[in-house]
Amino acid sequence: MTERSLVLIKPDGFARGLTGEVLARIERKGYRLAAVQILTPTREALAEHYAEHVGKPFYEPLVDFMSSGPVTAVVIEGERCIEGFRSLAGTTDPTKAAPGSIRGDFGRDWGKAVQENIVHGSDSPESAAREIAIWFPGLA
Ligand code: RTP
Ligand code: MG
Repeated sequence: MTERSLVLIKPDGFARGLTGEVLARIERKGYRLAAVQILTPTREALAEHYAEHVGKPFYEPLVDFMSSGPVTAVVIEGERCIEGFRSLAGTTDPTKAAPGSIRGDFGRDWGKAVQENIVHGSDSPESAAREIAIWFPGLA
């Protein structure tokens, strides 16, 4: 089934100049770009986006990190692109992520309070719909 997923190129990926690399990997996989914007997230938007993590030990460092600079928010489209992008991204911990994945090729542990891992991708159709409404409220 054709799906949409919400991808974020996080502040570390943006600052390191990996935006084009990530978009190229999405396109080479065959997914379409439906919407793209660059913005510095507010803590309020992040509280909505990361609602499932509020109260966890890494939540405050996560919001500090995610609001520290520009991110690129992207809506991608394609058959099973939610699972497909999670596979392109690799597992959450960039030290463990497989080489060939975005996190495996470009991520590492920097000894910081939160895992900086280049990208976010929605983890279910319900999350994708919720997240797209947060980042692209006008998108049909
Ligand atoms: P994401 O939501 O960003 O696509 O990543 P994910 O599903 O692989 O990971 P999730 O469990 O949803 O966690 C969201 C983000 O929080 C940071 N994190 N740090 N123990 C830690 O230091 C820790 N755990 C999670 C990561 O940036 C993770 O992507
Ligand atoms: Mg997640």
